[in-house]
Amino acid sequence: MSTKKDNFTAKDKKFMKLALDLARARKGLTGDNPSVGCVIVKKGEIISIGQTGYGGRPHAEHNAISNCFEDPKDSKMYITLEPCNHYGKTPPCTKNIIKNQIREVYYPIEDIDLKVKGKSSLILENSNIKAKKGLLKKEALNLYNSYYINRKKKLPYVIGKIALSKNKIIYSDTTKRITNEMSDKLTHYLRFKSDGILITSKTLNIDNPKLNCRLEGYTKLSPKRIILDKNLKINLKSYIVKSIKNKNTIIFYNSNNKTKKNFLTKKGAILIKQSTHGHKNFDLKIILKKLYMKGIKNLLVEGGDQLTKSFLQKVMFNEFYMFKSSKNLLKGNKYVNFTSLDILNTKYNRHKINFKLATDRITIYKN
Ligand code: AOF
Ligand code: ZN
Repeated sequence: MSTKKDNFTAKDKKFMKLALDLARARKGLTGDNPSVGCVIVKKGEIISIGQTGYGGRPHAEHNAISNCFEDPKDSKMYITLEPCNHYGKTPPCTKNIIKNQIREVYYPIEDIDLKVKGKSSLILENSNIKAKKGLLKKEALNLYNSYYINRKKKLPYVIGKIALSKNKIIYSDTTKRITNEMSDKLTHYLRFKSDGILITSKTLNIDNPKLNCRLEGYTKLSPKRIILDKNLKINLKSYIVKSIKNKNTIIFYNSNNKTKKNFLTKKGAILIKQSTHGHKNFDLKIILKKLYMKGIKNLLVEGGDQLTKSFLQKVMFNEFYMFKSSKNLLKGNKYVNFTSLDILNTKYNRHKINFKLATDRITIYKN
């Protein structure tokens, strides 16, 4: 039965919702390509599901068709994005759909890639396959927000993250841990979903962080480590330097320290010389542009107070996660306060999600 507002049935919505869940689960892990979900239904039963492969290929439709446990002839296909119709690194999905005689194809929105955009419905209709657009469009637009930013602005989708105590301290030399284990898991999930993680050498030298994803079994999918290090002050004995391998570390610098530069290059780090154009700090927009060109589509910024503030002030976070503990932190000899709450409350006040993870409170600000 179709609902009043559109011509889609509750079952259509259920299958598309599943396809969207599949796409969401792989989001951030498909490189250049959008993460797509696909569900194939025959006589009301699911006969296959598929997701875009890790790194972006094979496409979701290909995976779903290959995994069918029944002939997909005369089935319905629910895809979260317009299927591709061009020869890229893989052949057109429309061709595969036609070859397998799928009868109806549902997708919420058109692809924004101009090679593909808007052409698939005609191609499918010419082969007597019904193409139905618009099913759960709003949800799909939400899912593809990062893909849109990547393709339209040629920038990474940027998520910021900070952990603070009840008394708003983000660092104290008395205690290393601020938030609880569940919050840590969420942080590691954010790392898993990102292909780059950005900090300054100042934070690196103080915290000596690992910056990897420590969710069991997912360490291999840890993001690249990106360090802003204007004067090449990075501690060569730090964990990050010791664990440089396979171009997993990008360092932006503006220094003539040849010894350090040679050492880091020899270790396998990617060094990018970047002028500050007479300013105190790097222009973050230029950094983001360069990172996008280096393949970083989803960036997590785990900055200290100043880096976070710079991103917040320029409204350069697409999302910002604030983890707040219910405990006060002792100040000790050295401590750092979080000084951007007012910016969050003024510039990021439109979309806020609040929830509790045991004793911690998480607020996600969406731009
Ligand atoms: C789909 N299904 O799962 C994805 C699609 O170079 P190629 O052949 O991999 O094509 C890349 C383009 O395909 C990409 O720019 C985007 O438009 C689309 N992504 N399309 O049919 C998928 N990930
Ligand atoms: Zn495709």
